[in-house]
Amino acid sequence: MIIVHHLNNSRSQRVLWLLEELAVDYDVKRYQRDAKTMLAPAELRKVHPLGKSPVISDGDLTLAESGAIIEYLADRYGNGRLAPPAGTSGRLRYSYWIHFAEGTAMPPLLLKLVFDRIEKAPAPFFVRPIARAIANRAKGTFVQPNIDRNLDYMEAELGNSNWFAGNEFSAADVQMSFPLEAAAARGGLDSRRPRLMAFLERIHARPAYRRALERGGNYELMR
Ligand SMILES: N[C@@H](CCC(=O)N[C@@H](CS)C(=O)NCC(=O)O)C(=O)O
Repeated sequence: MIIVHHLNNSRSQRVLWLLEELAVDYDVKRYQRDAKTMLAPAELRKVHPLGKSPVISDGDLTLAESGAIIEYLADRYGNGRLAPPAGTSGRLRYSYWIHFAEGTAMPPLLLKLVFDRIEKAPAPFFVRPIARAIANRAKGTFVQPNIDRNLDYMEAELGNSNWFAGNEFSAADVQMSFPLEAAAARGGLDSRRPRLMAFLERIHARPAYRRALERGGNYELMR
């Protein structure tokens, strides 16, 4: 039986969603973020040394890193569904978006979260304006321009096909859901990018997505 080590409000939500799309049986072991630091509990380090989520176990296998998990599950349990055949150009495109989600789309969104927190964090009065000025400058010169460029690129790509890896829904769309949801929560994604908004609407309407929300519990991305 597959076990998903699931942290609330996190990337592991999309692993639950993929398993629901594939109609594979699984168990969810839930972990709660620390309310103050938002970090995962130390208990998760017993499953994988980095203590991050998602991690899955499947028999003797323990696998971390959402992209690797998504690829593994689609290949192992998909029976040809949700992933283009190996060696095709569609497969390369699929692989590109799976890597893009964590390798390119997420880093500036994570920086945005960090700098927003620095701006709001309590600090001695003489440090506060300096911390704010640095955070503001980093966001304005580097973070937001990179988020915007990524969003423009993704918006344009969805003008070429219905889904990221082509006209068929695939596990790459599951992997891409998290950066787009994070961008809607804190990166400025809104109706100015109608294809990306329509993508979010379409995935949120999928029955498997909704079932996964029930299995995972609360899913509210950090702002
Ligand atoms: N690139 C990794 C990132 C894993 C990651 O940072 N997960 C976050 C949840 S969204 C986490 O576990 N955060 C809690 C912590 O760092 O303690 C992946 O895609 O799996």
